[in-house]
Amino acid sequence: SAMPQEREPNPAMTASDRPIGFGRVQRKEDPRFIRGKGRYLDDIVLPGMLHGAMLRSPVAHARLVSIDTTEALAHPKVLAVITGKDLEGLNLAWAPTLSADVMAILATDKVRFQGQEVAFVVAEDRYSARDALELIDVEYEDLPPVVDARRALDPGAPVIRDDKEGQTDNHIFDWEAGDKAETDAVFARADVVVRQEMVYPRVHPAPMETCGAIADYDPVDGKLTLYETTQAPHAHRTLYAMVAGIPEHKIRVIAPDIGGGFGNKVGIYPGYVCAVVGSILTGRPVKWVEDRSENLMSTAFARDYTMTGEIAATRDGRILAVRTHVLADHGAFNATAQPTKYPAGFFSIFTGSYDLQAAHCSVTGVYTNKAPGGVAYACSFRVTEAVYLVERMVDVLAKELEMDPAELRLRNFIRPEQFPYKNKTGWEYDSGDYEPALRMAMELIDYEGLRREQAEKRARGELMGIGVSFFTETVGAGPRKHMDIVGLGMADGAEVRVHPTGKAVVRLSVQTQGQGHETTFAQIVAEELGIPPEDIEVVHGDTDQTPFGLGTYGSRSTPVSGGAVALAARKVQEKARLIAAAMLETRPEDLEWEKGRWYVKGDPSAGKTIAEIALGAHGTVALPEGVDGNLDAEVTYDPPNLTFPFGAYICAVDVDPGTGKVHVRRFTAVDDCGTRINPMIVEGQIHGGLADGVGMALMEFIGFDEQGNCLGGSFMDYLIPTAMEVPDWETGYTVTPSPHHPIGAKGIGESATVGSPPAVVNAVVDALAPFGVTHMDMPCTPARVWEAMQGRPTPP
Ligand code: MCN
Ligand code: CUN
Repeated sequence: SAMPQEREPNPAMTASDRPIGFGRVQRKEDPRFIRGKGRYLDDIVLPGMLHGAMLRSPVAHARLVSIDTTEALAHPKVLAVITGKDLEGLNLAWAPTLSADVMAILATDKVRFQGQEVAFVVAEDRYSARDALELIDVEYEDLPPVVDARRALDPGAPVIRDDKEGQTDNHIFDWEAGDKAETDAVFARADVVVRQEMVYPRVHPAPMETCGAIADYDPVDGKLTLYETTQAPHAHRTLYAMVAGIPEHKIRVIAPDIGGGFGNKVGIYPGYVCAVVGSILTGRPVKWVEDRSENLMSTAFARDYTMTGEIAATRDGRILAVRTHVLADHGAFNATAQPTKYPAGFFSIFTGSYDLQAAHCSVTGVYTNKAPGGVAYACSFRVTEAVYLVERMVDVLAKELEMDPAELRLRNFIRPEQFPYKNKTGWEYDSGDYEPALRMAMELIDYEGLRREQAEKRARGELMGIGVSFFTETVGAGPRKHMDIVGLGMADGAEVRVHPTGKAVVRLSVQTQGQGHETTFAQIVAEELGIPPEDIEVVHGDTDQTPFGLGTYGSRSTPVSGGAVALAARKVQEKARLIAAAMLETRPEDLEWEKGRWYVKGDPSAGKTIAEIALGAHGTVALPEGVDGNLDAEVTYDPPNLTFPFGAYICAVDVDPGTGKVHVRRFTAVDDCGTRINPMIVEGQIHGGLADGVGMALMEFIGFDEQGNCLGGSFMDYLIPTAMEVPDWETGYTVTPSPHHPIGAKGIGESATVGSPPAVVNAVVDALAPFGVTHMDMPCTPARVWEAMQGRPTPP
C-alpha cells in the first residue's frame, strides 16, 4: 500500500478515515490511567502473598566474612532468609549478564558496590520483611574501593573482579570503529584541529514506578507465573529458562501496566530472582518492590563516559574528521544491555549528521565499585553519548573558527542526494534531509533575532546563551544477522486476528511503559485494514498470549514491531482478498482494495467489507483451496536495517551572574521520525525527552565520594526537573519516511533525550563566553557555573 503522507488535521475526517499520521487520536489507555485505574505491579495482590525485602551492602568494596541470619529467622513473621550461600546450592548465586559477564544475585565472596544485594528476607508483610533486615548480622572486611574510572587501570589498583579467572586488573574490553590510519592522516594534514575532554556523567532513568516482581510458583503443576516490571517479557522468560533450568513452557512472564521504564526495566535484577526462589521455598507468591533509594543506588544507571574528542577541519569550516577515545565506567559487573557485537552500544554513530572523510573511535570499558548498568535512560544504545560528543565538538570548533555554530553545521551536513549514506564507521543512514529541519528550527525560534538580543544583553553585562544541536540516531535494532542479545536475534513477532464480527485483536512482543502502544499499534492495523482503531484490541505483556520477540528499548517498537504489525495486517488483507473473491464468485485479480473493502474492478457496488469477509471466513462460505477458515495472520519481522531519525534543537538560556543559576527560557525542537503514526504521542515523547535533557544538562547526577558512597540515592540529591525548570516547548517537524520500513516510520522514543543535552550545554557555554569559558561538564549546576565564571572549572 502507498506510503501514508503527513497531512494537516482535517476536522471533517475521523480517526477511522485516516488512522495514521494525522489528527489527535486519543490514547486508548488513558481512560484507565486518568481514573487511577491502571494496574501496576504493586496493585496486584495474590491470595496468600508474602513480601520480600533486600539487605544491601552499606559499603562499596569489602570481603564478606560472615552472615548470621538466626535472629531474622526467629522473627515471628519471617518465613525465609536467603543468602548467597543458599543460592550457591541452587547454582543461582551468580547469573549471566546481558553482556557476557556474570553478576552476583546475592554476594558470596565480596560486595562490590554500595547497595549490592546481600540477603533476601521473605515475610508475611512488607514491614516485617524490612524490620527483619536489621536482624541480619553481616561482618564485612573493608577493601579499598575503585571509584574514579580514570584510576581503575592504574598499576596496583584493587582488583574488583577477582571472582573471574585470569582477571588481574579492572579492564573489561577495548573496542574500536572506523579507520585509525586514515583518520590520523586526515588529522595530520588538516588546517585546524581542536580537542576537548568531556564527561557525560552517571545519571539514572528514575522512572516514576520503581522495579519489582511477584513470583508465583505452583508446586503442583510446576508452573512459574512471574509478574514483572519488564520492558522485555519474552527475553526474560527465555533467560529464566536458560539460567534457572525451569522449562520455558512452564514460565509465564506478565508485565502489567508499567510506570515508566526508560531502559531501567530491561535487565533482570537480583530481587526478581530472589522472589522466584522465595516462592519456590515457601510455596506461596512473593512480592518484591524496591524503594526509591534502592532504585537509584542499585539498578541500571546510564552514561558514565569520559571522552576525549578531536575534530579536524579546514580554516573555512569544512569538517574533515572526528576521532575520540572513551573511558567507559561499567560499574562492578558488565551488565549493559546491548547487541552482542556492540560493547559500546551504537556509540560509533558519533560521526553525527556530517559528511566526513574519516572517523575513528576507541572505547575502553572498566570495572569500578559502582552499580552496574550503562545502557539506559533513553540512550538509543549510547547514541546519547555519541551525539553529545560530536555536538559539543562542533561547537568547540565553531568557537575556534569564530563561526556561527548553526552556519557551521549547515555547511557540513550530509546532503539529501547522498542517502542512503554510508558513514565512516559502517552505518547506513536510511534517509535524511537535514538542512530544512535546522532552517525550520532557526525560523521558529527566530535565531537571528535571538543573536541580536544576545549582543544587546552582552553589551549590558547580562548573560544569555544560545545553543544549537543537530542529531542523527540509529534506532530499531536488528537485523538479527547482525544483532542479538545473549544469542537471541533482534526480531519481533506480531499476530493479527479479525474476529467473525469484524473487530480485531493484535498481539505484540513489545512492551509499552507509557509510550501508548495500545493506541499506535491499533492505528497501524486500522490503516492497513480499515477497521477503526477503537475496534482493535492490543494485547501485550503476557508471554502466554503473545508471539516471541525481543521487546521495547532502543526505540525499536515502531521500527521493528510496527513493521511486523503492518505486514501481518497486509497478510490479512491479502487473505481477505481470496475469501472476498470466493464470496463474490470472481477471481482475486479482479478485485481492488479501498480502505476496509475489496470490490470488483469497474463495479464498486459489488464488494465486501472486512467485517463481511471475516464473517465469511468463519461462516459457511466455501473457502478456496488452501485457505483456512479464519482471518488471522502472524509475522516475525526481521528489519533489513535500523532507522535513522534526526532533529534540530535550539535552546536559549539566561544565566544569573550572581548565583550561576541557568534558566532555560526557550527551546525549539524540530524532529523527523518519518511517518508519524500518532502526532500527539510523538509530541508527548518529545516533550518528555526534552525535560530529560534539561534535567541531565542542569541537575541530574549520580555522584560518589572517595569511599564509593552513592551521593545520588534520593530525590533530595538526585534532582529531576519539574514544570518549574522547563520552558514551554516549541516544536516543529519534517517527514522523511524510512525507505525500508513498511509504513515509513522511524523510532522517536529517545530522540529528544539524545538530542537535547548538547543544545542546553552549548547554550550555557555560549552564555559564559565573556568569561573565556569554552567547555563545561554536565550538570551545569549553579555552583559549577559560578566556579566557571571565576575561571575555576569544576574538575569532573
Ligand atoms: N510513534 C509514532 N510515530 C513514529 C514513531 C513512534 O506515532 N514515527 C509512537 C509509537 O507508536 C509509540 C511511541 O511513539 O507509541 C514511541 O515509539 P518508539 O519510538 O517506537 O519507541 P518504543 O515504543 O520502542 O519505546 C521505547 C522508548 C525508549 S527505548 C525509552 S528509553 C523511553 C521512550 O520510549 N521510555 C519511555 N519513551 C518513553 N515514554 C514513556 N512514557 N515511558 C517510558 O518508559
Ligand atoms: Cu537506552 S533506554 Mo530505552 O533503550 O529502553
